[in-house]
Amino acid sequence: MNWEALLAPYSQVVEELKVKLKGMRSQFEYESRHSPIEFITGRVKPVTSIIEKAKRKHTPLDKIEETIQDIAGVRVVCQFVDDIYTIVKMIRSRNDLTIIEEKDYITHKKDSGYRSYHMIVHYPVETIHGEKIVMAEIQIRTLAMNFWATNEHSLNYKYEGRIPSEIKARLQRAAEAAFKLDEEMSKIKNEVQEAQRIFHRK
Ligand code: 0O2
Repeated sequence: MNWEALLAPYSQVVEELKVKLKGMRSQFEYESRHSPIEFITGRVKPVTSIIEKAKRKHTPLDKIEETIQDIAGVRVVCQFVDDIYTIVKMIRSRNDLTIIEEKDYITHKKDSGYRSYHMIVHYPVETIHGEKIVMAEIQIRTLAMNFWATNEHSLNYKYEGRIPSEIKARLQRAAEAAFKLDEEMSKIKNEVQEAQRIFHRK
């Protein structure tokens, strides 16, 4: 398998989506409005993770482009839960991509405690062989959700998916605490935003 050739359009999608989402963020800033976007990251899934996921999903390697939805992944991190839905609406209204699936792990958190909003999209990229429609996953989450997910991801990696039960229980409590933090921050959102506007003007 020529992984480099296969993944090239995916890295192009990641770069293009990052530029476009960063563009949205700058526009909010030019208009001196609260930006619903705190930061954006993106990555192409490493080949070893693609192979592992293909095994887990019993997908032959020649079918990974149809079955593995997050070979191209972009993450939008927001301050507040409301901001997530602002971004979701904006992405839904774009003409340069097609949404094929939405997974709301915020209203329906995963058993692990994971919360995030996922949009699976088809995005056309121009390659030297013409247009190619590539699947990408956009994960939208708050800073608190991201903090939890990043730590849980590291532990999963360390324990190869078999996190000891006492650590799992702590992670559950941490997920609850992150949820409460988002709730409390949402209640003082206006206060925080006003303070940030004043700070921004200085
Ligand atoms: P990595 O290492 O981050 O790339 P599905 O076919 O829908 O059942 P799929 O394709 O795994 O399963 O979709 P899902 O569940 O929406 O997960 C896609 C990605 O979301 C994961 O990619 C993670 O990045 C993130 N994610 C989902 N569940 C969890 C979780 O419990 N904890 C953390 N930390 N992240 C999660 P990968 O390939 O699993 O991992």
